[in-house]
Amino acid sequence: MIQRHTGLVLAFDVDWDVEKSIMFLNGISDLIDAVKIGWYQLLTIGPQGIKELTDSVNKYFLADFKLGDVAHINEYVVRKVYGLGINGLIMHAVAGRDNLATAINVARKLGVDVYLLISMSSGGELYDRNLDYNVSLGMSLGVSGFIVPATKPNVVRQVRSMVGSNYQLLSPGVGVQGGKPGCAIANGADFEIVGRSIINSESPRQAALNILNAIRNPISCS
Ligand code: O7E
Repeated sequence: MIQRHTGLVLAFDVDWDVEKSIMFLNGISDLIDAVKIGWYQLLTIGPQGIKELTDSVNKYFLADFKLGDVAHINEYVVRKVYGLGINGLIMHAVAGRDNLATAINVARKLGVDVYLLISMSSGGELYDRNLDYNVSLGMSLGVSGFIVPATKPNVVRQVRSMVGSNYQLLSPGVGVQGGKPGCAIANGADFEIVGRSIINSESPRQAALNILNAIRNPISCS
């Protein structure tokens, strides 16, 4: 599980080299609880580059490859991800029980957390029609938590009421996509995932501090 100190997860969607990435992350590390990396970075710096990041930055790393393949491929990827020093990964609920179960078990044995995507910050209507099923599926498969969009506050509240306090809720869509900083946590999430509002800011530290301030003092969230 991600340890919560600030409530902020950085969506580190950049095409920078390893050196610049490490410098940036070390400069903001005290303000965030985890770094989310994904396809963009993997395709830019490669697996070796990702390994260098996880070796050099002392932070929880969440791999967002939104895994949703058949069972054996999911398992192969889980093992590779573990080898890169990753702490948690994200899987697509839509892959279904048979394709998720083995990979989740393997991940748990390796000490890698699995978070299940069950609703998307834009679109994702097939998910929203099956919310109850997907939440129950994740709970029965032993995931650590769920991805719930900051742009859909009712989904955040509904999922929190379904899962109680034993599962972590991570909420993307804050800032550029329209979710108000602080409101996903006010509605029941544990972490807000933020990318461009921080990364593209002239002062990323100040942008992160502003979001932390909103998390501590949320105003007019509905
Ligand atoms: O809009 P930004 O720049 O703050 O980036 C949002 C990040 O959250 C980006 O990395 C994207 O992949 C992720 N995200 C969504 O935007 N919407 C979703 O529905 C799901 C995710 C996500 O993070 O999924 C797995 C955690």
